[in-house]
Amino acid sequence: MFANVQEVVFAEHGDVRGKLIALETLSSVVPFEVKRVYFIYDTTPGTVRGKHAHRQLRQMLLCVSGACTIECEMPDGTKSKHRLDWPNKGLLVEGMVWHNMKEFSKDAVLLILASEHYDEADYIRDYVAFRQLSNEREWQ
Ligand code: T46
Repeated sequence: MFANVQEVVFAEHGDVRGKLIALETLSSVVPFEVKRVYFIYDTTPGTVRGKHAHRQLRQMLLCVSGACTIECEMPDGTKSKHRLDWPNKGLLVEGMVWHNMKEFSKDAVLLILASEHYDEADYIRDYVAFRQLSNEREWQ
């Protein structure tokens, strides 16, 4: 597993009534203060979202309903693919990870916990610029 992308399994509290997952800020599974929550739903079949990296932002992604796939590319060029298909599966995505979200099921609701408020200046939306920036610096 790459240092900038980490699959996380959340503890499920289950009994005969069903299941519950609790996510606490600054915990071992959400290692940052959550300043923003947003969610993606009602996606167009076949759509690919994302196609960017963040400079600093730290995010935890999970599908609270349905499923989707997250594709990641690290600064060193290595790639990984993660299927989020149950609410207890999370993906911690740190800065400088080019990521795409795709293969959304019809009922998918992708929830994202973010470490910072929305800031367009933190986005790298040009892939060539992402590769150039990656090559300029040494990354773990
Ligand atoms: C990310 C992936 C996982 C806001 O106004 N506030 C917000 O907090 C966000 C996240 C978006 N927006 C606006 C900006 C755009 O006009 O919502 C519109 C759609 O955003 P975007 O095209 O960036 O959405 P995705 O699905 O490509 O990417 C989003 C997040 O933007 C991004 O940070 O990592 O989900």
